[in-house]
Order: sequence, then C-alpha cells, then structure tokens
Amino acid sequence: MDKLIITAALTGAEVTKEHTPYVPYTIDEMVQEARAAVDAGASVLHVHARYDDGTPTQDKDRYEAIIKAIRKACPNVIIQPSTGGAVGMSREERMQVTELPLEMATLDCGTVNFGGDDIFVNTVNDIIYFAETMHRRGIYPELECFEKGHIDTVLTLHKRGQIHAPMHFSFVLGVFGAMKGEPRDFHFLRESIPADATYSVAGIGRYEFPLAKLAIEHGGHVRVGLEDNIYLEKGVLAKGNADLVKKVVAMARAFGREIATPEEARRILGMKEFDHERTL
Ligand code: KMH
Ligand code: ZN
Repeated sequence: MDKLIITAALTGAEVTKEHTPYVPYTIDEMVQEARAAVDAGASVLHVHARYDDGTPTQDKDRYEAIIKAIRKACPNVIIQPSTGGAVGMSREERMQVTELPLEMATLDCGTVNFGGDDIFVNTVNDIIYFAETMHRRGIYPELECFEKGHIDTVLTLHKRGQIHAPMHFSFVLGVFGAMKGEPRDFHFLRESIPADATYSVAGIGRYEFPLAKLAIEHGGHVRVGLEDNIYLEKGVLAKGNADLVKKVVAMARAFGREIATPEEARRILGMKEFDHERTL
C-alpha cells in the first residue's frame, strides 16, 4: 500500500469565527495553521483565500500573497488552491487563481445542493473550461466529486480527451444536500474509479474520521481540516488544523500505514517534480 497522503483543508469559505475561533482568516493565521499542519504530517494544503474579515475571495493578488507566505514557511509542501471559491461566484472569478504559476488546484466535477437555498454550480461546460484551462497552464487537477454522477462525468470527459491521466479524485461526502459518507457510499465510489487512479476522502462534519479510517484501510488518502469539520471529537473543538491531522496520523500508525512526505506524495500522484524557480 502506498504511504498515506494527508491533505489539510485549512479554512474553506463557509466556516466562520462564530463557528470556531480557530479558523484562519488573515495571512499570518493561514501561515501558522499551514506550518502546524505540515509539521503534524500534512503533505498537501487545500487553500481558500479570505480577507482579514473572513470574506472569501478568489482575488489573484490575495492568493499570491497567501501562497508566497505559506511557501516561505513550508518550502516543499504541495499547495492546492481552490477553484471552487464560495457558492455564487462566477466561473471567471473562480478561475482567476489559475493565472498564477500553480502546481495543483481543485477541479469541481459537478453541481450540488449545498444546504438551505445554496447550489454550488459546476455545469459540464464549466468543468470542461476549468479542466482545459488548467491543463494548458500545467496545473494538476484534484478532481472533487461530491457524488457518483460526478465521477461518471469525469470518466466521460477523460474518454473525450478533456480530462487527462493521472487522475486523482477527492470524494467530498456529507455535504447537506448531496451524498452522505456512509461505508457503502465510500465503497461505491472507490469501486467506480479506474484501477490506476488515486483517491482521497474528505468527510464533512461527523463523517470526517470514519471515512479517514476507511481510506487508510483501503489504500486511499485522506483530507481533514477546519473547512470540513471543526470537531476533534463530539463536542470538542479542534484547536487548529494540526489537531485533526495528528488524529489521522495516529489512526494511520495504529493501522501500520506510513505518512507520505510532499515529495513522496508527488510521486504517488504522478505529479511533476516541484520547480522552485517557476512555481509558487
Ligand atoms: N466552498 C465550496 C462551495 C473547492 O474548494 O474547490 C466549494 C469548495 C470546493 O470548497
Ligand atoms: Zn474547498
């Protein structure tokens, strides 16, 4: 079994300081959270940009400042900015960040209800536009799938030459309005991707650790972080992303699975070697 790639989803766009005081907004807070998560064992950082007051933004300059500051603190980590941004943003707004020299970014692979009146829109044409633009710019896509139909869309676009191998999927499960993260959901999705593809699981809320356990045991990879879940255990807030990463590291150790470094993660995912000169 490959070593375990742990992604830390540091802040997201939806969690606020009213939910947990530990969610980072400012660049300094992001850097602190990034460093602690990497020290704990994360090899990938999933990054959303927010202004100091917490407002989510896809502003390219804000991303550049955040990524440069994180890169200084964590020279080798894989930085994966979001092209999802927040519900309601236009595709042009969301894609601004890919004008930066990035190594990796998210690619959301379908539309999904997002609680209440919210709909996170990713039409087939959006997906094609995101995939082709990112491919042209040399950015490795993390294929975020919130349910099975999204995987089917990816596989069709792959056959049509619009999404390219190596394919790395993220199953984001437990969003209110979409697929849950029960064991049978996990098995259905992992059995639906090609044998040579890799996958990671991101369980929302109470699904985070049960899904992490399943992924550890079945050769998948794991995303945790305050974007997805703010609790270390029922009623106990995580005091930062590192707490969540440490818990996954302990679970992996208990199972006997080693943790991947960023260099190892790049090899497992079939990414290019990191170019410190060219890439942010
Ligand atoms: N904030 C969600 C609406 C991504 O990062 O690409 C979308 C999201 C996915 O978080
Ligand atoms: Zn995200």
